Amino acid sequence: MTAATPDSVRHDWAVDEAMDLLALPFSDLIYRAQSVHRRYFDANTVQVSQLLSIKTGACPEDCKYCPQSTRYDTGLEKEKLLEVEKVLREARAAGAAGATRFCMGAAWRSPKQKDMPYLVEMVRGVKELGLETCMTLGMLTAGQADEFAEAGLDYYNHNLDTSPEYYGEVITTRSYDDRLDTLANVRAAGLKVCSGGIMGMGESLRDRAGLLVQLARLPQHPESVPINMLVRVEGTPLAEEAELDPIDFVRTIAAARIMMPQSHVRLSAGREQMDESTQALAFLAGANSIFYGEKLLTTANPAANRDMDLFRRLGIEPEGGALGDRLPAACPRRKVDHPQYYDAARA
Ligand code: SAM
Ligand code: DTB
Ligand code: SF4
Repeated sequence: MTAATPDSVRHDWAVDEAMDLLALPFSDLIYRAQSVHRRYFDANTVQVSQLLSIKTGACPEDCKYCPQSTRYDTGLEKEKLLEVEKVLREARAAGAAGATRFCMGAAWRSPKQKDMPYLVEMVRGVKELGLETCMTLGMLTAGQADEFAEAGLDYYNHNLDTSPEYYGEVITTRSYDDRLDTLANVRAAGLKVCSGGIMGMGESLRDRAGLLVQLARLPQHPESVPINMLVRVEGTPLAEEAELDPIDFVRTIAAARIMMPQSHVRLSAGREQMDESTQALAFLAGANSIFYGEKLLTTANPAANRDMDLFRRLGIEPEGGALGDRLPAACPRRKVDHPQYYDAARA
């Protein structure tokens, strides 16, 4: 075995090492993250995913951050599993607006067997539209993961959310090991793994380091690592949590980039509450994926034209080619919606 260089792909990270990264002077941390980022990715390309809640609210789980838990009164209107046709209409619109991956989320502890045929149909239909597919439906058995792999699902999202030590403060209705089991089932089925966590839930720096270490010690790093900033929703137990320092958030992104150099790190929930300079810093720290479109699952996300404008100002290209190059010449969205973006891109 050859000796590992400091920034090669490693699976033996220790919590103290992750803590040391988080404690670096900010410029040193960003420089190191940028250097790693440029070794594995084009630094000016960002993957664009769009989310859709295919089943909303009335979730039996007690995740303290979540507006969809039945235990908290957040005024959310619940909705049963959407019809396949409706999901496909939304996916078509997401593709036309420039997303390359369509992520379908359900407020479930785990999918029921009776729902599987519909879910499989959704995966097949979205793929036929030429989009990558991702689902996040709670815990999966090995058999369900195999069914999704057979249907051609590309990614399965299942977050560890926080460190094993802090986890019990946030969720009591399923264990950390349950989450790791689902990730193992997803990986064994040959699906790509999307797994990350939430910052700003009252966790310590060591908990953030602990989460990153859990992800980076997996036998294979998740291909996609969403780093969410808590969206504080009224009615949830975490609604009154102190606002997270944006610099600390960016530090976590940088550490994730260094520890999982080949993964897409997603600047995930919380962008609507974040200023654009913080988002720019997050891209500088190695974030190279976002959720796009004005809604996450149930909460607001920046409008698409604002994101395209930000991309233009930062010289970022959406992964998979410029939006204008992928839309058919006759498509009315080509220039009408984002004229500034195209004018600058073609100048
Ligand atoms: N019910 C499934 C589950 O929990 O795995 C899938 C949907 S759930 C909403 C997906 C993820 O969204 C959670 O694991 C959590 O990381 C994230 N999330 C939920 N509410 C959030 C909030 N208020 N702020 C930030 N992230 C949130
Ligand atoms: C992830 O890590 N973040 C997304 C997605 N995976 C499913 C969800 C964010 C949800 C934010 C709160 C809401 O909109 O309900
Ligand atoms: Fe349910 Fe998922 Fe929300 Fe937890 S995060 S309450 S499992 S929808």
